[in-house]
Amino acid sequence: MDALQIVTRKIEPIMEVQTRVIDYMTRYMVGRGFKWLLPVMLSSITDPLWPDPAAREALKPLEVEVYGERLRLTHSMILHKQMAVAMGIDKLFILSPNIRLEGRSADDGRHTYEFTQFDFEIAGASMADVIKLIEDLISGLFKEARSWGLERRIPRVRPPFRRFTLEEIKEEFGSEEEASRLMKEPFWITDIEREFYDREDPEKPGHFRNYDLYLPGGYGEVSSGGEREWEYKVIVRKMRKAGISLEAFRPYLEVAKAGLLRPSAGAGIGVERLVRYMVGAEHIAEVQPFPRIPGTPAVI
Ligand code: ASN
Repeated sequence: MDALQIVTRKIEPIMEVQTRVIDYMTRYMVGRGFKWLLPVMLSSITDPLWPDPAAREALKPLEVEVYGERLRLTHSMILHKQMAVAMGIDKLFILSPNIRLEGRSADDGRHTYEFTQFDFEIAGASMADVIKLIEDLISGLFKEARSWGLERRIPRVRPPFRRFTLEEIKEEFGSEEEASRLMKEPFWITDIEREFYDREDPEKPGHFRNYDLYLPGGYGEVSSGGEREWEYKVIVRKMRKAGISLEAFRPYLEVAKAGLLRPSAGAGIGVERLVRYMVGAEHIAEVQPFPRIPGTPAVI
């Protein structure tokens, strides 16, 4: 797409839907006492996005020099969410811009290298609390959206959504994508071995207290989250196992070592992915006024 094609697309109705989606989600959180934080885009630390069962290799964060130091562009604000909880902000959310330099092979209609996640965290919360909050938010949003006069019929969804472990999904459907294609309702995938900050079940080592929400119809993952690790020794052990440089997370580890991290749980919802589903767009670029397609440099 060139600049003229981008500017002459019919995107205004989609922005109307996006506005309503963001309005619904922010109202939902503000009404439940969450503090609305503003995003951080440059930091000495960011989400390693590794290990990730869906990735062949780790994504490298973009770095820029700021006052003589190299800072990273935000992959996700997970570590900042944990530190905000450490500051005593017990319930928080952020509309957080994330930059993830995905390779061209990630261009599956669902990936984009610059996006916004509706990211939240709750001190002392459990996996069950966050799952319930997201189910309530999504079913309420879908219900409201049925009165928006959308071209696409938004299904009536009733919590609780079905839950599968990643192992069960692989056995029953072969892959997460295939499950998303075949399922008729949103569903959860739990127990995924991935980044150090998602909590390993202390009662079931090798199992993880995390959860991803998938949309039906092949729209795939729309939300990802977990209970968190907060104990320094556990975090360091998991980082070492993943081959992650401790030095690259120095300020985070300083806070963890001082015993300031607190138990919490949270998740992020991909805003563009959710809007793509609501309008039934084939490709996520169709809901971006300024498309960011993996492997393709942005025109505008
Ligand atoms: N937002 C996600 C979470 O809260 C982390 C991520 O986007 N990688 O778990």
